[in-house]
Amino acid sequence: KFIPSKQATIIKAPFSGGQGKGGVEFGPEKLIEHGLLEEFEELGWKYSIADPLAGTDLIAQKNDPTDVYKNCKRPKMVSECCEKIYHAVSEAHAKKTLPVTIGGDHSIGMSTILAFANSHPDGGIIWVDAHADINTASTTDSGNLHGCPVAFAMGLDEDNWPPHFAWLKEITKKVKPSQITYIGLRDVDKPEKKILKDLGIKAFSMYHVDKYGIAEVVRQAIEHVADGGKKPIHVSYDVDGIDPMYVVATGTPVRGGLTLREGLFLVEEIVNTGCLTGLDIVEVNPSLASTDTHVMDTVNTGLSIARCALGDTLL
Ligand code: Z70
Ligand code: MN
Ligand code: MN
Ligand code: MN
Repeated sequence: KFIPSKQATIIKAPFSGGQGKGGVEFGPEKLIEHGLLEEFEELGWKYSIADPLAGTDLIAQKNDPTDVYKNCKRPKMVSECCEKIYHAVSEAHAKKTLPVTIGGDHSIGMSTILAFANSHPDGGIIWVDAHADINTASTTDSGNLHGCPVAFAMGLDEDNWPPHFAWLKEITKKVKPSQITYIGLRDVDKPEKKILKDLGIKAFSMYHVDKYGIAEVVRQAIEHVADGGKKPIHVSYDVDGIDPMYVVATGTPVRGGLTLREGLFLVEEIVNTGCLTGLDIVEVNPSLASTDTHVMDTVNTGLSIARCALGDTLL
């Protein structure tokens, strides 16, 4: 409905500065190596590729010990890279293409959902994750900014932001708490729970998936953020939302997650509304598995998410 022709922009975000582990920067290339582009072609999509971080010295920046602000790690790197990704995603929306941003760690979600909300002010966001990623600059315990993108996109605690985020402050239209719904939560920090509660943010944890079933959960999520399928939907998909038995090669696996089918079904349901208008696939870290089979389980899960999002269905 909102992507008039099957045109996508694949945005590579080989970014790892939002957390400490190495390897997640290889996510985009690994997915491409194992057939991401062929999926677009097979499913009848035209695409262009954007590489907004090309030319950025990501290794030097990741290792710069001076890039800290209070408890926040690498604020300069995260800010600079996220600004570039913000512009790339905004451009993809402006061209009426489907932005598919491939991470990289989830800090880039601040850019993708903010670009979405500015291009589609009435749209809704479904954030699939074991984690809520809504720590503020003040509440983050780890200092890892991949635990903070939702708070930054909402402008929460702006007064305490590292000064590097001036560009983000200037974007006055922030993501509204009513615009987002979570699916898959099971590892939420105490201050994050307070924020979710205080702001009345809709969140379906694994408890809700067990209790109501994934079909009802995704129905309610679509109802909440998109009037049941009348408005554009952005899906920000952290692969750790899916259980580590399918997704080992990720930075912070948490047991008790979505089954592979639950994780794919929710994407299929969203696609069936015709409202999917943006997608992120993040936190595939090919370096974090002890065997090639484990790496490939994770990579193939990422590829399956993409295939479902592109409308691979028998119906
Ligand atoms: C924790 C933090 C997180 C992903 C870990 C964890 C956040 N709440 N997100 N892995 N993908 O550090 O703020
Ligand atoms: Mn995440
Ligand atoms: Mn996560
Ligand atoms: Mn700018």
